[in-house]
Amino acid sequence: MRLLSMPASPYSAKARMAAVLCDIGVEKVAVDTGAEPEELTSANPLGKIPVLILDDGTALYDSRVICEYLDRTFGNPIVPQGDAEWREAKRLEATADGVLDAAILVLYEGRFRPEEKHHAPWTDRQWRKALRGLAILEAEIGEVPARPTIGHLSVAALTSWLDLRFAGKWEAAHPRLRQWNADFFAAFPALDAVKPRL
Ligand SMILES: N[C@@H](CCC(=O)N[C@@H](CS)C(=O)NCC(=O)O)C(=O)O
Repeated sequence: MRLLSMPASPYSAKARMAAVLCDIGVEKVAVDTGAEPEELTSANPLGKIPVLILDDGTALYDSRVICEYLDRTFGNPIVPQGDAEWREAKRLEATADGVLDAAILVLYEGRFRPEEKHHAPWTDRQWRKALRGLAILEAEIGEVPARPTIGHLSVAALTSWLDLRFAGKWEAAHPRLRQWNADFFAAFPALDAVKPRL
């Protein structure tokens, strides 16, 4: 299987970490989404990463679909099957992914739109979503788990990416999450190797 991705991409990191926990090797193919290469747009019309190309040529996107595919194909190592555990994992996943969705719009406003077109009410609104989600994660994140779920992978990808893109803007208000990230990757070096990095 081939994974179209980029090292810094948090959604790609979720898929890379899921593959590690599913104990399945994937060939990582770096793709510059900004250039909209044919290799990407022919696999994913949305032009986003990650995309997992299966051995039969099927292209799967987005990160949640890829993680679910890997989980169901390789014996449910990351999505708990019990009701209570499933709810907890999926709630964490949705919250962390939603924070990412909001924060990435803030990043893209600065990256893709000329400064005179920046619209602060819009980015402020997105940042408020991110902060509300982070507050929930800060309150609810527990100990580093012995067996990470998809929820933990999402939180780990999010917090590492915030370190890359919003350094100095998120950690002080979320000390438990910052410490959890450090403890999580210290506990799982194989996941540390595939976390978001520049
Ligand atoms: N919901 C998607 C989001 C994927 C996404 O936005 N990826 C970013 C890179 S981190 C991307 O491809 N951006 C390029 C674009 O939006 O055109 C997922 O979970 O995979």
